[in-house]
Amino acid sequence: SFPTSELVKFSDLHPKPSNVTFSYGTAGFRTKASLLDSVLFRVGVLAALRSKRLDGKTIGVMVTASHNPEADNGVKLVDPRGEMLENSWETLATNLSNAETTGDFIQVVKNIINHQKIDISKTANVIIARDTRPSGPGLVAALEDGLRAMGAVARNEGVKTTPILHYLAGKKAPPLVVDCANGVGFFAAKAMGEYVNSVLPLIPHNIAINALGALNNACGADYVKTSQRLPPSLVSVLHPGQRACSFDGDADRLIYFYLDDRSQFHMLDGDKIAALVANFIAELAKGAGLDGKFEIGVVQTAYANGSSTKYLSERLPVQCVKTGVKNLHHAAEGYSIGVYFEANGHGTVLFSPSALSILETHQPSTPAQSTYLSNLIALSDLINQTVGDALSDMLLVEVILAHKGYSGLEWDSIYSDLPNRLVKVVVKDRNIFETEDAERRLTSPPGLQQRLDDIIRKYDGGRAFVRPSGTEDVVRVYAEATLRPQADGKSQTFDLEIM
Ligand code: NG1
Ligand code: ZN
Repeated sequence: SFPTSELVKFSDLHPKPSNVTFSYGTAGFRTKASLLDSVLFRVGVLAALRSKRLDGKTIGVMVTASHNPEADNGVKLVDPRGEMLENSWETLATNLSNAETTGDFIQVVKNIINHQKIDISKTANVIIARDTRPSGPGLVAALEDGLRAMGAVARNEGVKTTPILHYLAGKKAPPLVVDCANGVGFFAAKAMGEYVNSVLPLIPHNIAINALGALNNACGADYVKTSQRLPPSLVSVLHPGQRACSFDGDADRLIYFYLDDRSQFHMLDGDKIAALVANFIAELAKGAGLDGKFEIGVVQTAYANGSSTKYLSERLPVQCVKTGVKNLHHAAEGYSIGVYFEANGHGTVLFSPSALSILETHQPSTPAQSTYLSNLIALSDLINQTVGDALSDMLLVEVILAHKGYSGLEWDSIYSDLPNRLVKVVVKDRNIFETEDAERRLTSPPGLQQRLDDIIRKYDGGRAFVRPSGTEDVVRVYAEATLRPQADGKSQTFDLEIM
């Protein structure tokens, strides 16, 4: 059931010149550039077949004739770990390139599929690059026709050295453990995995969506953020250095974490995500030559770790608003690019219509600027701007880490979190608690804020506040301080005061 019609149509656009015999030698096909159009098309088809044969692993294709004269060109395939194409496939490449007619070509393709037992329904992933030869763009276009005819996912890296192409083909993101909170996020992670696994292998855990009582139980973003520890179900899964993330029960919150080489747990919450993302966007905007063209701002709530607020406000405008995504979203709309995240991992980035039109019309003045610009545009496409989305945010984080070559440790060291505690206190009537200053101070019950201030003053680097929850019948007490025992002590003291 192999759909040949696309292949026939495209193959007819790239006929083999008669009276030429091609051969896939030690460095692939190499000859006068003017003879190579059909070869490039067919190599595109072969690269897709090779990737499908290897379960969608990424195949590299380099268009170059190396040290030979400029009028020559050539093409070679690079296997998934960055090494040369396997020997037996060199013969297949030669056979394919010498099929005289489209009919002969289709027959050779079918033979390869049968003999190699290729599951044609698998996704193919191919990464391509070329050297600076003037014949390069035309030959890459023929190659892309071959990939298109096979429905392959192609990534054109433009002009690159041969070793860089080998490196890019062989490099792989380390697998990411995804705690799905035993909820619906598992469906989304599974569906997304089909597209991203070849570059970012996802390993879903806590996927018991039908087990009664399992949802968010000792797992998920809220468990990790609140208890500041690893879900017990992941203790035997994570190894030192490995990065993981947790969704919440409806997959709109995202919290990252990793174990250091002493197996110590480190959490990367919404504030760390905001810092990573805001920095990166500012860096891209600057690199694209858009410095000062628009305002990039960050929106947080009172729950943002004091260190994150300090770090961000030294670099960008930062605003604190009342708890609740609608408040953050609204404030973020006030910037050209507004980054908003609650500490609990709910957030996204908004690009204003005018920012988007600046991105569309901006004329970069150097190739480097143009790369920064296209990366920034690609980010605006990647981000789910309607609402915080754990899966889109996860891809955003992974893209930035890959781009910067950061591990969890390097991301974590942007700033150090102040030790903090968040506790719930059950009170007779939470409605008597009223706040001001983006919920950072109490106006009622009378006198309580004054007593809190007196306590806070005793603690080094102390900050604390009390507010009624909008979602549960409790009052929340948040406290942070320079040292862990102080943060704990302070929240306990408050807890007693309120009751
Ligand atoms: P309340 O219950 O008002 O604190 C909680 C979260 C909010 C937000 C809402 C909606 C904390 C401290 N509070 O609000 O950030 O996510 O739920 O889900 O995380
Ligand atoms: Zn949620």
